[in-house]
Amino acid sequence: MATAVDPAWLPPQVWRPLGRRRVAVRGSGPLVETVRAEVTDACGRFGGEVVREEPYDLLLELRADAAPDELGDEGFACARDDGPTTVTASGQHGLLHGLFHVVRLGERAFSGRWERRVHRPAVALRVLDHWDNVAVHPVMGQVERGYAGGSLFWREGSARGDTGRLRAYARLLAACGINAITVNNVNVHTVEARLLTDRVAEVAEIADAVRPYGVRVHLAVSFASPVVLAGLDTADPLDEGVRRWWAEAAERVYAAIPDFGGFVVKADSEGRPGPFGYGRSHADGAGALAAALAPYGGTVRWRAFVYDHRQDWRDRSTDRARAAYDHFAPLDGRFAGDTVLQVKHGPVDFQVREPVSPVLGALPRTRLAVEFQATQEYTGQQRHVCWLGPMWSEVLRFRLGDESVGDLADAFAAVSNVGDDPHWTGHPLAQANLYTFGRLAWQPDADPAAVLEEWIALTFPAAPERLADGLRAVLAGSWRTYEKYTAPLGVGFMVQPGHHYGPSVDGYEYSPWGTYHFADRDGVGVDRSVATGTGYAGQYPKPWSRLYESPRTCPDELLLFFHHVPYGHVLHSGKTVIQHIYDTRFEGVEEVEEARRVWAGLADLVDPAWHARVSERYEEQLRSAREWRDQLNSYFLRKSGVPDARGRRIH
Ligand code: GCW
Repeated sequence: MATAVDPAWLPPQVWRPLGRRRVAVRGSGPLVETVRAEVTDACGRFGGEVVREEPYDLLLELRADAAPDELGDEGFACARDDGPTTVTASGQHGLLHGLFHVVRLGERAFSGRWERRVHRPAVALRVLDHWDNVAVHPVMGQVERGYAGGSLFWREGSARGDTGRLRAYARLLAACGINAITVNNVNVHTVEARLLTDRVAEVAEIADAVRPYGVRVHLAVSFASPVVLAGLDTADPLDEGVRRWWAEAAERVYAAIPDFGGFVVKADSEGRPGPFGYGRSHADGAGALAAALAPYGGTVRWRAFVYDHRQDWRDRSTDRARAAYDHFAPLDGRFAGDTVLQVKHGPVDFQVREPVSPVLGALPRTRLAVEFQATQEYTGQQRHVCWLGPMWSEVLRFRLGDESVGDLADAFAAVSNVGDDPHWTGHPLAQANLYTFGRLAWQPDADPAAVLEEWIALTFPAAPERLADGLRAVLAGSWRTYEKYTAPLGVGFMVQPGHHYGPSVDGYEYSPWGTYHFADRDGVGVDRSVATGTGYAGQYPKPWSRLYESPRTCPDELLLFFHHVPYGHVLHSGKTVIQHIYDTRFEGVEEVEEARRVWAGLADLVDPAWHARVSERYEEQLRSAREWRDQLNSYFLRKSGVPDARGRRIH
């Protein structure tokens, strides 16, 4: 039996439970019209009926007086007693989210009874940042770190204007709970800078296409815009002319896009211009932009990804992991009201394993966004299956002080993994990352395993249990599998320089990027303790600062992030570091072999095009995993001279 899977997301079958019912939609407004159109379409397909009056099985109702304080603009209440299922919202966005909630519930939405329950997102901003270039970049291409084809928005310098696809994309995002997109790369090159000014009409077209699904558009802007775009002789954020220029730019943007979301800024980072160039602080820099957006309620997301990317590898006193905290913790309380400091979830750069960034606990008076990377730059580039739900959930549940990261955050952002690929994400199974980001951004303490179940059910409606079991088997543990065959014990960055795919143990060891592992004949890892290392461990509140400080208490999976230890160091697991390195690499490859076998066994249950695409990627994943295993094991055998206790073949 072949399950029809629509690569265009939310395959029609998913609407069947709702589409068989009598459904009433009450209220008015553009998003209510979207809801009505979805319901009408579903009922048209499956024999249900859109009705005005009772009796009905489902009522989707917008009522301005329906507990607006409790529900907010995006929340909704859902209840079912003896009568129909009811979804009530006081804002249009809430009704749309309520619709997708019913879709997720499927038949369960129409059986049993339950008390009124309120659902509302933990934060108001849940945004995907597209690192899409308008003009093809000579090195980075159309999409920087993009593994899903071209951009949905741009092609070779022009707007694609594919409003149908954009609308479908917005629908997909709404189904995940995502409510904003940034349509250009945070590395803002000359052409892209103009989206803010004379090319804003192209952004407005995108905004028009995604608005019916409650998605708002943001722009990445260059801090040097006043110089680059208007020929001012300075971009000094305290200069009156500069501030006026930003205010006027914002006014023009809002004239074109009344619900424009705001700016994201990468400043003084990897060669981008920023306030340091004018002797100003990042609070001053963000302040100028925040002031320009304030009259319209727009948000500045200011990235904390600031470090010295021209470090001398000989210099052991500089530690890239420390940089964001050192730069930003002293600025707490100095950011203007609507500024959100956007912090990568780990201190370095989206490695498969990093500790949680201590910046997230260091600015209690600053609004914070946590930035994840859905695009799999360092996690297999959408050629490998690597479902990141468990990693993101660990971050969100991690407690810094009294609160979890999920509680501390005011917004969630992820670098998008979507492109114009027919499957949206290149690797079809990478759709699970997109969905999981959206659901965790809505509810940071959600159980990722339950989110995975939702994704399976929405993507393969009415899948036989064998298919669901198979999908679970290949996805649930895939992050840990990836970690096993790549970088050991939190060490990170043993990748090929530049494109970051595949192993190169010393690829970054003598580079200016600040990402070293210091392996020698005796041991490996970075001493970041306060006592003898860079002091990074001291950036954490207790108990973490204490725990990370000593190799005796540091968790195994982060040991080499915090400490340089001898190969014979015994882990909490009872194994030596060198044996752990060997064992995990062999295990990782075996797990990929097993996943490939499981996938092959699902051929009769999955759409042939889907199945073939995933199978083909498994071949590459396995080839690559073996390469990781062999390079890493050979490297460490040669460095350490310690043989594998199990005598396996190492080259
Ligand atoms: O991970 C690094 C990437 C860069 C990226 C940068 C950032 C957009 O390799 O491609 O630039 O992070 O987050 O700004």
